[in-house]
Amino acid sequence: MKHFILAAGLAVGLSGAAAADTWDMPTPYGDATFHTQNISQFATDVAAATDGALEITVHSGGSLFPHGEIRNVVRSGQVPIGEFFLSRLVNDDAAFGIDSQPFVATSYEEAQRLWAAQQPVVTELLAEQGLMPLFSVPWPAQGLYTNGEIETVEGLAGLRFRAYNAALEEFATLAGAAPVQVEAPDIPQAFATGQVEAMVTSPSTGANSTAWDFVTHYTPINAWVPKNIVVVNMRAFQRLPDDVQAAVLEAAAAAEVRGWEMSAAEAEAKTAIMAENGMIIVEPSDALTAGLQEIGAQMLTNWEASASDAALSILTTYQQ
Ligand code: PCA
Repeated sequence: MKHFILAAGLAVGLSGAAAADTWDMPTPYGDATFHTQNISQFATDVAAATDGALEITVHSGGSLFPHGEIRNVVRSGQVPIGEFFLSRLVNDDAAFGIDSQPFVATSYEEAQRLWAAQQPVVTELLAEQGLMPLFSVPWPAQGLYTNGEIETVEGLAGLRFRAYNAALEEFATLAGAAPVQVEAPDIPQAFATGQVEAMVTSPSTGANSTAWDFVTHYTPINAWVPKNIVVVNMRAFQRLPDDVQAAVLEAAAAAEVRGWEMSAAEAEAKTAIMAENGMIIVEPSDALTAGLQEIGAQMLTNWEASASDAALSILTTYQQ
């Protein structure tokens, strides 16, 4: 009897506090991706810190919504939280795209400073859409995957080139290549069927897509350090009890720090895995670097021409 009363009391206590919430969270990249692993840890941390009052179920690899839909479904409130590649929002405002401009920020140190300048602007722009950023984590610097060594930009001419956003499409076009949009989980299939024959991406995505099965060379041009971002629907967030909101923010801050560390560790580890699997790692020639820098300069001019004052202010702050 005593037990029964205790159990009943506990049940009332719990439901009086807050009904447990379950949030579905769509993400674009697969389970082997460090971003996904970092997000799973974030979800575990939130559940632990809230005693299960908020459970986040991660739906990775675009399984719940395709990448291109994730921002929209969080915005509309169809799901409360999601992850996407930040610079895919460049059509909303150039501010979202600065981290995918070649040779603006090429190291983690520069990427940190760029994010510090970009974060307040991005936060304000997302607020206009009813979204709030929780954390943002970079990919390792982006390198070139080809069959055979590419000694100058001319070596890319005519290649079917896998792209993941508008900036990379522009980059490929300026290099004389033919861009084809392919989501990360579809890379092996796109190479296997001959849809694409070269790409620029991180060692993480290169190794996760077993790049050695379809290209021979990796050239770490390290031209940009683009980021993913995790956003929450503001109304969904505000509906959470105060202590749960605080727990989410705390877990998010930890996830951002952890994610940047994971990214830095990946860059080396995944390049080593590609070498172990027989890929030839070649430093870019001076001629290739010079040619790519010219493309970068052209792209930045185009970016500036399309940029809002807020977007331009990011560059000014960053360059100070
Ligand atoms: N991997 C993702 C985005 C950038 C990266 O390194 C991709 O290739 O789609």
